[in-house]
Amino acid sequence: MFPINAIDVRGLLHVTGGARSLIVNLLPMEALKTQKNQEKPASSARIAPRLGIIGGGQLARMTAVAALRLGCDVIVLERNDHSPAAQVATRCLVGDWNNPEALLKLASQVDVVSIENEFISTDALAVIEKAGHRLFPSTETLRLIQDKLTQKQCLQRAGLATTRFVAVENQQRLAEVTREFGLPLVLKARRNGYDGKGNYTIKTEADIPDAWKALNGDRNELYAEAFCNYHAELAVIITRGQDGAMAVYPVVETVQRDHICHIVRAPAAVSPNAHEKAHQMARAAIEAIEGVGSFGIELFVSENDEVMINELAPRVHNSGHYTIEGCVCSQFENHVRALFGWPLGSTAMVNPAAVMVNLLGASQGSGAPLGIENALQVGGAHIHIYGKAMSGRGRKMGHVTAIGPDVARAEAAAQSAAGKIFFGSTT
Ligand code: AIR
Repeated sequence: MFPINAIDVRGLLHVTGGARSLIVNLLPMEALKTQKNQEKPASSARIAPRLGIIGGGQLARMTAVAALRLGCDVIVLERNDHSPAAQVATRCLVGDWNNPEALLKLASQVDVVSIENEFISTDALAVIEKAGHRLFPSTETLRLIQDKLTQKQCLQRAGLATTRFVAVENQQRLAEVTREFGLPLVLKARRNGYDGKGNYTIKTEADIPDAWKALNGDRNELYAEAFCNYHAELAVIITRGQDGAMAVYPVVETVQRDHICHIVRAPAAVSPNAHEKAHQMARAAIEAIEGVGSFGIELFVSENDEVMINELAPRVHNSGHYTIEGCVCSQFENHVRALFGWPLGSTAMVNPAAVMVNLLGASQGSGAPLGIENALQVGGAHIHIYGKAMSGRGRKMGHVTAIGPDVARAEAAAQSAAGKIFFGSTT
């Protein structure tokens, strides 16, 4: 026999037995129906703007948090129900992003749909637009960007300086290109590359067979790019509204390790000329692709202050995570504003400097951070943990941002906290 603990105001009898508890409804069915009917208008009376996000990683998670803060409901479509974004979203639909049926199901439940990674099939995505739902960025924009060769051609047509590039169909052609462009040469997959996946730097002609094999050149379309001897890598986040209004964030310096973004310093220590040039290029690039939402633009600056565009990401970007604490309105909030056709927010920095350090997995293991208690003792460090189930070597598991009076002090705080957190094994 379970002891009776209480009868609450809704007429529910709470009984506990050992560790378990049971809730039994004591009200007659009619009373229950009335009670439900009374409750229903209260919950359905709130008409929130509804955002659908395809993909449930950290970018969707941070976008969802910004949207929820503005009173939106967020529905995430991901292949499992425990993604980083599902943990914070209003609801999660479990399904494949490349399945038109799943995409339509999401679109039919929201006011506007966006993406958080560029690897979704545009053929599948097209069903959303065909059915009359709103999708930003559009499939047309995504088509121009997904294939990096097409993207480079588009940027070149817009008059933007890029490194030399060319499609390579076979190893013989690749050998010719190493002679035309010189070595080192970067071989890249035209599609689906990120965080160093899909890139191979050829240092000598003898590397060609390995490079071809590593990128599976017999099955994947590849292209080659001249190696850019840059002074620094830069990035700019830019948000474009549906009316063409643009919000441009400060130019930042990004430091990569093994092709993975490691540190972001805002603002970048570049000349006013390079800063202005990078802003102009970001504006021209997003206009060329008619982008709507927040985009990440990666650039190079040379020793003699020449700025070149490297590539675009049609989504919020790792180089803009610092904007959460560092700017008046973050890249995530501005993305949400653009999607709903709302006015864009200020991109001004709230402090002179901000530095972000990524928390990368050391090895395979749990996605829970080790050492967070020590990191939390570092004053001024804002710690973000993405809630991924598992860590992997080089996997983005979180990040730390610090803001301050100058880059050196912000970086010291961010590095100090980041150095105390580990994912996976510590050996
Ligand atoms: N992402 C998308 N394109 C590039 C990146 N880094 C983000 C997205 C995606 C997540 O990385 O948020 O969902 C995937 O991370 P992972 O660790 O599962 O590969």
